[in-house]
Amino acid sequence: MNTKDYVIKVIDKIKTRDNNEPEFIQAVEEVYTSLIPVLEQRPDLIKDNILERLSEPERMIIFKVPWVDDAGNIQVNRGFRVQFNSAIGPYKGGLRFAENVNLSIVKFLAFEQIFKNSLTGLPIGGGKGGSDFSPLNKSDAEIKRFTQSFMLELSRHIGGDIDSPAGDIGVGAREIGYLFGHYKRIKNSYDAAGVTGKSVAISGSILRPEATGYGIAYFAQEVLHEFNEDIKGKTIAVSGFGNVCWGFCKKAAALGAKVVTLSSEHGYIYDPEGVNTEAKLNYLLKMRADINGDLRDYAKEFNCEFFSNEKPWVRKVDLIVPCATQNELNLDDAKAIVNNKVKFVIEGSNMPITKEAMEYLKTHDVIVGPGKAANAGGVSVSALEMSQNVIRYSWTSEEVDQKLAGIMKNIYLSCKQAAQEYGYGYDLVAGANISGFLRVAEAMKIQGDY
Ligand code: 2IT
Repeated sequence: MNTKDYVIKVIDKIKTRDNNEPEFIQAVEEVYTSLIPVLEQRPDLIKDNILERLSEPERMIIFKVPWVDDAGNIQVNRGFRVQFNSAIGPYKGGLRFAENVNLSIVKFLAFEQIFKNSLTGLPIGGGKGGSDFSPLNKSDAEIKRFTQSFMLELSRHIGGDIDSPAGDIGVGAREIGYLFGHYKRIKNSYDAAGVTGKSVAISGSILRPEATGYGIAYFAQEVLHEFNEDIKGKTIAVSGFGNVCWGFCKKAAALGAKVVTLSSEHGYIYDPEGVNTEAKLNYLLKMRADINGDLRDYAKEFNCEFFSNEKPWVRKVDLIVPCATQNELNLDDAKAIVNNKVKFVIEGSNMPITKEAMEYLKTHDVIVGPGKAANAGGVSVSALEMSQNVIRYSWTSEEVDQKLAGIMKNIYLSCKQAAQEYGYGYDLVAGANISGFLRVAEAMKIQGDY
């Protein structure tokens, strides 16, 4: 059997076995298809059945999360933790609290995390978790009770040398604070590296909140430099208005670029002056902290237009940076992007581009910066947080930022080199998959047949 048929056979088996997990299948298909030229040179990896072993999570925990709401009623949500691969380090990855969270979404995020974490060069395996609980419209007391109930079960499965969760959509410093506080009580141990994204006051890392967005800006800058361009003076369309978006706007502003859109599920704002003043950046934090926070308030506050039920991808800009969620940029959006002659799309969120849109962008010469590389700054600083926790020390903002910038540069170079080496030219998407895969595959081989 030739290598391509072998890869298709492996993917088909996953499609049959996990046929109710579309996001997971999408993530696996993208990564495995890009590995064909690697496997052609590495029959040993086929012989060792690495692909099938790598797509089976080492452990999946699904648990009941009961909690009492403010009216005294007992509510029940579903909790997840997928411990996907620990070949290069303890499982590491965020927790997502949002209504649409299900096993397929947690599995795809955990699978992506394996390669992302590998790309960082740091010793962290892939994991992810979450719940179909949404903190929106919940009181602080409800969030506290929910997170404590969630941690009561999760605490049995995590630890600084086992699995270290952090934040993601719906989980910020407040939720992490409640989660860590309860973890500490249950374990009777200040295992700081067992949870990251903590506030600085409880052993968190300086710059962790900014890290994902800063990393995306550093990655975008590397891509632009490749084409003798600079982020300075660029006009950028961004989606979302959460943590990733905020960090990116902050660094983009510092580097002299102009982010002209923000979005929510209800529509987008167009701010031609750019989201670049302290007042605007702080307003993003305020909207997020407010349970009724709405992007329309930004439009009112800063006197700009809100486009109801539209996406920002219709804008003629220099650079597009999706920072909201998976599959937020579809084929129609890709066509608009090509039509507007936008040359660069850098993925801020995890798997924001649908399969069809990705194919369209690539065949129309749009340069795509893959999320698993571009957004790896967040988990990188999480890993630096673990290091600081273990040595019981904390680095300054300059030290963390310098390390982050170095990590992002290395990630970029490894994507670029892997793409070149395996005949993909400047396809950073394929390069990220290959480079992330090879480090994990070697580590699996060394450790035997797990
Ligand atoms: O998608 C991600 O990389 C995250 N949500 C952050 C994970 C982490 O452990 O900081």
